[in-house]
Order: sequence, then structure tokens, then C-alpha cells
Amino acid sequence: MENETIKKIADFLVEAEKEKKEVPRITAEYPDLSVEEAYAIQEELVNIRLGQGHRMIGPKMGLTSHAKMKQLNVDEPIYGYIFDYMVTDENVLHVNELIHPKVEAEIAFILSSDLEGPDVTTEDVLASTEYVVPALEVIDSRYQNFQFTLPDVIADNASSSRVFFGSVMKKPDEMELDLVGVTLAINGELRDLGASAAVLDHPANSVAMLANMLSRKGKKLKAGQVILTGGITGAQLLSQGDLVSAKWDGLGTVEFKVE
Ligand code: OOG
Ligand code: MG
Repeated sequence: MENETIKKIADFLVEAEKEKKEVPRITAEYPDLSVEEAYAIQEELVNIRLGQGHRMIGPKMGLTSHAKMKQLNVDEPIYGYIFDYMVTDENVLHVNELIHPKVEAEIAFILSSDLEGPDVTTEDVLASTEYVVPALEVIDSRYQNFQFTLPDVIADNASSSRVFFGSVMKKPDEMELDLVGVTLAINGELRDLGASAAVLDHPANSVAMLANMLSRKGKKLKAGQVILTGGITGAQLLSQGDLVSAKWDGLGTVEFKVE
């Protein structure tokens, strides 16, 4: 794929996010789009955001649960990036800024030292983790009807849109990180629940895999980055007026209102 085409598609996706308009998937026009090319588009999109003055908070993993991988018929998770404009201190999601947002409950890792693949292990991750915090990720695919193939969603920065972090921070050795129970309720009604082992058997495995995937591109995870490890619960569609409330065993509650 030509550099010019990569740039054009990245601009197209940035524009869709700005205009809050769902667009046809990239593979409708470029059916042979490869995973490699899709990451090149994502990298261009990241450069556009950095060029606009946005700060990167850290990378995120997606499709880390067996349920999601099966749904998309893939055997490897994907990654994308979270930027400062996706995170706010107020507990409000402004739905008019988005297309068709969904919410999912996750665990985020904050690193105390860099992690560089290709042979990063789960133990390495735990030794390099300063804290874990609970997070509600709001994903908002720019594609029509939230439907895409694997290369499409990679190009679209893994549907990244907004994140709400909780205020409880725990050291990784303070809890059994694969046994964190989570409930996700909307308007007081339980919508989904899960245990953190849904994420690649242990969320630290997700960070290890991410470090190893990034090393293929000559990149590493850096101290201070906040890393989302992937949805423990399924993603739930949001509507104006919704009150979202999620609870993590040992990590407290995160809530926001959809306005
Ligand atoms: C892709 C993003 C998935 C996760 O945690 O699995 C993701 C999507 O489902 O739109 O963020
Ligand atoms: Mg996610």
C-alpha cells in the first residue's frame, strides 16, 4: 500500500471521529488490507494526534477475551492508543461527541519501569507494575453499525474513544489479579459480569503480550504509561440518560452519567 493511501485513510478516520459520523469500513474499498498495513494506518493516525498536540496516555489491548476473539474469529489480540483528550476528571460521558458508544470494564496497569520484548513474561510485568487501577473503557467504532474486520478495527485505533479511571490503586501483590470479580450495571440493572481471568487467563499476560507485540515494531512499554488490558465484560451499548456503575472486587467502583 502506498504511503499516500495510508495517509488518506488515516485522515478519513480522524475526520469521522471529528464529525461523529459513522463511515464504511476500509476493507469495503480495500478488501486485501493486511494487519501490517492496518497498523501502518494506525501509526499515521497516532502521529496526526501527536501533531495536534495531544499527549499519549498509553497503549491499550483489545480483543483479549476468548469470547471476543471467537466473535471476530481471530487468535491474537490487537492494540491501540489512549490520548489525553479521551480522559476527563468529571464523571460524565458527552454522548453528542460520539457515534454509538459502548462501555466495558477493564483493569489498567501503571508501569514503574520500561518493558521491552520479545521475551517479556507475566512475572516481568508484575515486577514492573507500580499500581493497578479499575477502568471503564468507552469504545466507539467509527464504522457503520459497529461492524468491522480485524484490519479495519486496527486501523481505527481499536475503537478507542473515552476512559474513566477509578481512584483505588493497588500494588499487584496486594491481590489475586486473575480473580477480580467485576459487575457492570446500567440504570441499576446488572448487564454483565466477569472475572479478570477472562483476559488471557490473567491481565498481566495481556501486558506481556503487548510488550512482545510492540517489540516487533521496535517499540517498548514505558514507565508511567497507563495500559488498558482489555474488556473483562462484554461491551454494552449506551444511551443518553444512562447511569453506568461498575464494581471491582478490591478495586472499588467507577460510575459515570451519559448526558
Ligand atoms: C475493539 C476494541 C476492543 C477490548 O477491550 O476488547 C477493546 C472493539 O471491540 O470495537 O477495547
Ligand atoms: Mg477495551
